[in-house]
Amino acid sequence: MATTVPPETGALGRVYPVLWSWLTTVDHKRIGILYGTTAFVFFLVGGIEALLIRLQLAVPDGKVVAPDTFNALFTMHALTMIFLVVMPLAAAFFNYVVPLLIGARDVAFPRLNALSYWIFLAGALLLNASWVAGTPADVGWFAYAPLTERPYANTHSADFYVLGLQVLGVASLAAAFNFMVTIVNLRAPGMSLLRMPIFVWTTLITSFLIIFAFPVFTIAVTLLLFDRFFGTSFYVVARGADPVLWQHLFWIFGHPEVYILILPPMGIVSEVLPTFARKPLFGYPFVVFASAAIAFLGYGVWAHHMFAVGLGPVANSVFAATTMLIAVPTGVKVFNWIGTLIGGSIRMATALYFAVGFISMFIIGGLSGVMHAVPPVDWQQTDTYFVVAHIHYVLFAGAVLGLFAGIYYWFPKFSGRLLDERLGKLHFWLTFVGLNVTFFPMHFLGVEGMPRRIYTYPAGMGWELWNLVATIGAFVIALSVLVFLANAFTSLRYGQRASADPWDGRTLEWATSSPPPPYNFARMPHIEARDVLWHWKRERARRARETKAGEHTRIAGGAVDELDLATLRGERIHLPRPSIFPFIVALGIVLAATGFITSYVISAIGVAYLLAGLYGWAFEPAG
Ligand code: HEM
Ligand SMILES: [Cu+2]
Repeated sequence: MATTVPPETGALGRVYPVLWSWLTTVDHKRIGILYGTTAFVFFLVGGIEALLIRLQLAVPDGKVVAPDTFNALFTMHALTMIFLVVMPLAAAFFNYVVPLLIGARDVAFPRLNALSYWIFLAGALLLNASWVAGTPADVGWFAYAPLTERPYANTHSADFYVLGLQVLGVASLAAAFNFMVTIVNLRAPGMSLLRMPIFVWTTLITSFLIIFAFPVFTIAVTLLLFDRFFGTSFYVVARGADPVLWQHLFWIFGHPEVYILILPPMGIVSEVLPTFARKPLFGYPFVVFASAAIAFLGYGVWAHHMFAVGLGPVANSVFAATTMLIAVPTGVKVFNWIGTLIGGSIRMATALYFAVGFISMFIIGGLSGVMHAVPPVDWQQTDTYFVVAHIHYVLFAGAVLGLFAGIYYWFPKFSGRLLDERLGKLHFWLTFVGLNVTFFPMHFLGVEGMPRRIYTYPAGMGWELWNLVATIGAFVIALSVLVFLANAFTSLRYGQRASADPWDGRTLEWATSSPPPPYNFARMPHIEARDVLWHWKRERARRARETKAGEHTRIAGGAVDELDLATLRGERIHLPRPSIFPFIVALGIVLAATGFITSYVISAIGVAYLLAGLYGWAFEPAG
């Protein structure tokens, strides 16, 4: 019988018990759902910003938005899609699935986990409050100093960039430490590192990437914050600063950031392919080490974003070589995915469509990346629409398709219902056609010299056709998202109920109910193999054949119905108690940051909340 001690509910809890239960939850599954729904709302926001960009550029001399608004649109679009969509969607899967995959009851630090989510939400709202304040962040997603210095950026637009991203960075770092400790310490008995599902590996590697990349960004932004608020001159060229310093610091973070975005979807694809090919992942150890190699090499390529800055032939050649080197482990993964499909008995589920879509489109993005790695070629392509095409083949056609594969794969686990497969395939084909109609023509526009970030262009440049085509494509993508939303909402209400194991799964999450009970697993047998659920199923079939009685037999650990790990059989289970203090600490942090833009009184109130929250957190009973 599971025990949780409800926290002092107080007035709010008595009036709004449901709201209170979400504000105080420390359950990794619920935190996963919070991340997922919040990120999807921002996907819609970032998508609308992209549609406005495309409407402005659909025809020459566009008059849909003013130049300043256009700058804000592509800046906020990119920041939203990167920090408020792809990263938190991955965090949604980290939270919901990883403890289940390793056979744990929760993450190592449940309250810290809740804190990560509330700080993420606070940072996202602070960043988007810039629209409400009339000074949306408009400095481009990589915000090159000294353009972000006064007097060039004299409104609060750059301040919202600095403070919003600083707060979001805290959320990512807290979560990364949590998952690193969880994966290293809370695995089920017998689950050695090379028995871990690939998605657990990519979560671990992504956590390390975050831990070694975000602090560089935190420092870079803190220096800019000091320049803007306290008159220092870290990036003020007129006072002797190096104008390239920011670029180095930003891309030392920025390039690993793109692997923080792509490794989790790669991990999802490595989970989906074997399940629907009904064949173990081809070359499991190679996929593990290729992921680690990508992460490691990812720290040695940053200056490929600066080939046109004038670092000199030696630096350019070194970074060209290291960038090309990354293509090797990436290629290894692609061939292992294809190797998994070859000879498999393929089941054409929507999750598989998105996984194969990911592979095919990521190859296009990867190839244009290799083209950029050659400095003379990059001198032609940098800052043109060719780069915008590359960004979207890796981050939309790659990352987002991979994340959708995860949504279709694990939706039954977290909702207890199956998504409709027919609507799912319609969603896939509209996305697939839409993205190629939107982003492929951008290669041509780039080669024909169209710069990125221009808010309009005159007629007669030869860019009319492909801009119109790209805009039409963007609306096809929008239609595909509406189809997905219709599928998700109708399936949540009326969808086919899902069993514990609707896909004949290989890993532990399918050995508990859909959705899982709050305690995840009543008990955890010893893990003797990779793809342990397939192993247990084979064992059970073998014993059934041996006994010929068809009676239930025991598998290691002695449970009666060995593959049902959800049903309690008298176990007493301790669960972490809900807590309001993570929410209070997050509120304190965002108020402290907001005070920089409003009044330092707000910052003082924020610090008071922060300290009160930490005090309450430190002294609340453990449960
Ligand atoms: C939903 C479909 C999407 C559409 C239609 C779209 C469209 C665009 C367009 C037209 C631009 C170019 C702005 C310009 O320079 O003129 C742009 C910029 C950008 N987009 Fe997207 N995008 C989409 C999704 C995404 C996703 C999922 C990501 C990342 C995860 C992303 C990241 C970026 C970045 C980093 C830039 C560069 C912004 C800058 O120059 O500062 N986009 N997008
Ligand atoms: Cu890069």
